[in-house]
Amino acid sequence: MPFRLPSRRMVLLGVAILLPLPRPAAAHAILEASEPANGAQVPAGAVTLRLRYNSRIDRERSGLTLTRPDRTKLALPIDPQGPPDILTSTVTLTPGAYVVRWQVLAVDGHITRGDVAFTVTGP
Ligand SMILES: [Cu+2]
Repeated sequence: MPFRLPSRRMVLLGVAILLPLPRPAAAHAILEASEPANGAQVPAGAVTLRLRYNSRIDRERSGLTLTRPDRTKLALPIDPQGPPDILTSTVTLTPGAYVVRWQVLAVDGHITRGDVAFTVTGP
């Protein structure tokens, strides 16, 4: 029976191809909305940053870094309370151009990062 074994192999190969790929438990964290929005202008003073993601975030392993108009960087404290898919931090800002770099760990164990740039305007 010289052809039996190869034909069985072909059947098994076909079954393997038809099996669905395992789906990840959750997606990476994608930024869905932010305040300020990217490119927005906000008045000087106390500014509350609010970043909303498509999945839950591990706050303790996530970070927000603010680049000030003079290019110096400041690690922003993330508020410990709030919805699990939202990061907030409040910081007092003077006029100028700022960038918040976010790096977050999602519940699926993957890290994502990105930037939100905004301008603080004078009184
Ligand atoms: Cu992921």
